[in-house]
Amino acid sequence: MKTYFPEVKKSVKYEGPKSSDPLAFKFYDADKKIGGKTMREHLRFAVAYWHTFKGAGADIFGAGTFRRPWLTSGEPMKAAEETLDAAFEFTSKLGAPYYCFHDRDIAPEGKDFAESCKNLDKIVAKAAKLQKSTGVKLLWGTANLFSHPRYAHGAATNPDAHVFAYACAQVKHAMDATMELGGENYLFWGGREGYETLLNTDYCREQEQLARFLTMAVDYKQKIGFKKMFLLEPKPHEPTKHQYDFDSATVLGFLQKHGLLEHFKLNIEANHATLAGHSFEHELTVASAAGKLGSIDANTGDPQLGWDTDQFPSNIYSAVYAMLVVLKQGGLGSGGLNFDAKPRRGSTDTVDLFYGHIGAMDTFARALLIADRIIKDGVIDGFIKSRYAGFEKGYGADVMKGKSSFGKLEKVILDKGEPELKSGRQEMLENIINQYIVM
Ligand code: XUL
Ligand code: CO
Repeated sequence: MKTYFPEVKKSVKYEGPKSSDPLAFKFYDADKKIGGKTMREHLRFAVAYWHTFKGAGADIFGAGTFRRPWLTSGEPMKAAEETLDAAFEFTSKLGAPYYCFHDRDIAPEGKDFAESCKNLDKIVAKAAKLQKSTGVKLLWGTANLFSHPRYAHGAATNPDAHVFAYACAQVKHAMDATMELGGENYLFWGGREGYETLLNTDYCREQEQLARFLTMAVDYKQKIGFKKMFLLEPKPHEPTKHQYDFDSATVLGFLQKHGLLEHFKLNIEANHATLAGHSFEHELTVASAAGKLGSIDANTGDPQLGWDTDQFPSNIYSAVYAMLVVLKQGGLGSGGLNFDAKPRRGSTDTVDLFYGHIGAMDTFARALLIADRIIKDGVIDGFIKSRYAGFEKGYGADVMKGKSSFGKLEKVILDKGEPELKSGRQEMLENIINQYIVM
């Protein structure tokens, strides 16, 4: 059988931290159990179809540089089928249990909507067979509502009702495809849902349109009996100057206002968090605190570059903070860690796709081991708990039970006087994290 990835004969193996083979895992040992679950079950890694198989390495200054033999046929449906073969070969050799796609990643846009649907159906039938033969599953599907010129002014938030209708029709079909393939979630990222200038934008109406669009998606989900999770992915800007789904807090407020909160969880992307001026762990924590952390797009930005560079995650600290949030909420449920990441333009070869994914999987596997130990030892949690001890008893507990008042607390202060300033011990805590990272 034709192979697109001769550099890995059968599959990427776990060899342990001392291995010098760059094509072996040093930390990701899929069957190793941590707290009753295997690494595979904790981490639920997914490969992002768009970057890994469709990305050609183009940027605004130059053409594609990547050697991708499956993209070269020149005939769109043939290239789509070859890409699918490459995707399943790569994902199963890597040992990632899942993949994620946009409808237009896996099948090309046709001459009209009906032909686009036909193309998608044909590729979905082939994907179903490949899922069966390889065991690779679909973590989530989504619709690309941002690449085609018709979506230049947005999809659900487009001022033209005709475009809004097109987006709904496209999502309907993408949801059908996701359900057909046993997708474990369906995702919404508002690609161009935002604005460039308020001079041509009715902000209130666009917010209402977005709510109507998501409400109809919930209706359709119920109609077809798709019982899986809906995910919404925040991003503050790029491509539009101001994206409506700015960050976790904004999205949670929006969903609550429109009666949609019960139907959605969030998909938090590290690079989107930092674009919003937050840390990855901040966005994860805000989502998790609301019981709404559903899934993760695991990547990283670049501190010197202010855009969505979608790099492979390699920072152990950031991954440890992320895994602390994930473990404390008891895992990601039906979500997973999707590598929404691409090699740099100069990393031209198919083997670079393995290096990127192997490093990212090892980063999170190592972070899982470290976070598990930090939680089990209870050092950080114990310190945090002790800081709030005053709210567990006496007048502090009364406050939390709603049994206090400004008047009662004034009496407390008249009696107790000035509070003692206590250290937050930030440096000591950072040192403890460092100690776990090297151990
Ligand atoms: C864009 C982005 C998307 C979503 C899926 O920044 O993250 O690829 O993850 O539409
Ligand atoms: Co993403």
